[in-house]
Amino acid sequence: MTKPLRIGLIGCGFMGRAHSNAYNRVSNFFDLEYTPVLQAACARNAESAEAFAKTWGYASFETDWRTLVQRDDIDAIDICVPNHLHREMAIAVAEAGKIVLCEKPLALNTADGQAMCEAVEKAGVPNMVWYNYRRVPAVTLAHQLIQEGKLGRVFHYRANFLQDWTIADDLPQGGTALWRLDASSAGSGVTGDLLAHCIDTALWLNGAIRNVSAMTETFVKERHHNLTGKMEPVKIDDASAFLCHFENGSLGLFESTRYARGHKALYTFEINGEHASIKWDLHDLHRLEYFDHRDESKLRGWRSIHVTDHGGEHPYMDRWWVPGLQIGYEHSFVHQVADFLEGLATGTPVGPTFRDALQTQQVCDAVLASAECGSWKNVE
Ligand code: SOE
Repeated sequence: MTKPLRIGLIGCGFMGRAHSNAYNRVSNFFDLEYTPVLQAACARNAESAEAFAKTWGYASFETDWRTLVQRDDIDAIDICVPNHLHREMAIAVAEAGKIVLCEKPLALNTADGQAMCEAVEKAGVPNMVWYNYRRVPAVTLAHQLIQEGKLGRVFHYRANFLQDWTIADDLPQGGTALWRLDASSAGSGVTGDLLAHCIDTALWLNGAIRNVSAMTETFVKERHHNLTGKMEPVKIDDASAFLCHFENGSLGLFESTRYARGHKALYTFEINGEHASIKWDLHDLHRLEYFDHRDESKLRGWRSIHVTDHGGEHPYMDRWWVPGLQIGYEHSFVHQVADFLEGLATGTPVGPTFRDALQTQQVCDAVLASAECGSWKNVE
């Protein structure tokens, strides 16, 4: 007999769908002590909340998140709403003694993130932030290879996250779909939205970042605001890039933009070590490119490892199909839920916890501060 974990989800958009899909799938593929039970979905608009609940199999719906948080038939609340709402909701969930899962980035800024960490730690409630790319099997394999010391000393870490969906200058800011362009809802632009993914992966694979030197740009300075009905200054960064020193002595180079014509969601990273290098590309997410200088010289070259469990050793893949068949973006969320439920059963925190995600927030804040003042900034 498995134990139920009764979920209440706030926010019925794109991320709400990705998480709900993961809750629905996880017990079909992973043997776990806990089974998610979709108890209630919450959105301000009753029609949307009801339709969402019906589509994804939630037993009920709410239109007021505070009511959801107070319900005694719910164990865990999943926050999938714009960033400016994370702090208040997460603190209320922690104070209600419930498990809290929160979409990335953790908060608008470090101060809010710190308050959220203190609340979950004071309440002693399990918590996690949805930086899902850690759980793409090829990325998890990269982590394993690095932990095994295959790369040796690391010299370079390079990452990009490129999109092109905000180039048109008649795209408005604010409102349901376009809150990511509105600084009061998002906190920042690509720094918190895209670069934060690259930073989370980097901290996990390569350790802490000591300092950064950054530049940001807002290419379209004014946009129609859906909430005020007027042209308003754009206060988010459209592009953000930085250099950094990692604590392990390696150098980092990061770039994210929504102005890279032709790229919809190209997340790539490359790590160069003393003995070996690793490359990964979200558009070919089941492949890990690996070069090992210790190979015999006549065979030396980049290997393209198809991470589909040929020998039973690739992370997560033994749970899915037969070797050689692939999985995709949505599975990273299923893996994250599976790990979280396993952690719950064993009483082990599962990363990224709020505290882990606070480190990403601190790097993001250092990036924005460095871009603002034009000089190097230490990560506080
Ligand atoms: C932005 O377009 C976005 O949806 C991000 O918000 C997600 O975190 C990223 O994974 C894909 O792009």
